[in-house]
Amino acid sequence: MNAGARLALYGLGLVVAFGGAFGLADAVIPTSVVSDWTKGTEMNNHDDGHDSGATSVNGSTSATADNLKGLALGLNGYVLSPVEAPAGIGEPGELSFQIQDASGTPVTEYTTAHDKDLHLIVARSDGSQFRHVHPVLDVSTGTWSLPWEWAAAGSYRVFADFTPAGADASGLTLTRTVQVAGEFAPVAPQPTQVDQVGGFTVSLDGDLVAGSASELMLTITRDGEPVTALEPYLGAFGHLVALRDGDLAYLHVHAEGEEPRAGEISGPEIAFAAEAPTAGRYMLYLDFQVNGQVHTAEFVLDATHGDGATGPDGESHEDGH
Ligand SMILES: [Cu+2]
Repeated sequence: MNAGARLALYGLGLVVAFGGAFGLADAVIPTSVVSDWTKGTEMNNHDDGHDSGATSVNGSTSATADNLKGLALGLNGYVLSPVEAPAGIGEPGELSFQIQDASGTPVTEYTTAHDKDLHLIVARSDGSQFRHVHPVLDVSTGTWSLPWEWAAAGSYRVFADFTPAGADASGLTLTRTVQVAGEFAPVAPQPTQVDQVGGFTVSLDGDLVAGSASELMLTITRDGEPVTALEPYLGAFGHLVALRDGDLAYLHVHAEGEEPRAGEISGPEIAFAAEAPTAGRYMLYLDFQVNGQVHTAEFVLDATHGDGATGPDGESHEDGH
């Protein structure tokens, strides 16, 4: 079955909320705080301080399926153009695209969020080959681009995460599918809560429960010693992207609260409050920076069914297991 067919089969009426907070050292966090995080990062679309249309349910927040990010190429009048990129693997080239408004005009003015006007996430449909990068805008043409080469064949999803200019603009995550020719060797994501990257060991503690907030704690060590020199990267001590296995629904979780001050460091723990929209498998990607270098640790976590609580639209009942 191809990615398009899989997408089409995916259920409606899901409820999403995926919260986050950064740089908290304490492992015990009051529920009220978790609710606040969930509420804040419900707007994980970068529109800090604007109402995203989320509704409050029992003191926490939930979003309707309309608020699920990264499942459409157009929203609120904005469209992600077709993505130009090398057709096959091992061909150095460029990846480029435009964001167009309702009249088809390329958008050249954005609201900076987390140090950038646009965040680009690329992942293969099986969750592998993840990249979080920042293309450059040619304001004369409205084209975003960066040097690009594919390392593996397959069906990819490109996510553009941005906020248009304007006081009322809210953040958007638009997505396109890009096919890369070549022999395709899919990877089946298996649950994993420890990753080794760049000499660091990153472990994830906590559980995901559909429909309710729970804590995820990421701990970074090196040679068995806690790493306490996490540096701010894009205005936070860590960035967490979660993609839902099956449709790659996109959850970009940024820092809550105060941005780190210049020169401030943190570690070894980064705390997130997370609420999965549904039971099932999620791929999680943590970007963190030490000594000026950014590393990405990857995890796979299965969200369990909640205790019967469902959102206002109800959850899917068949989990297909
Ligand atoms: Cu980014």
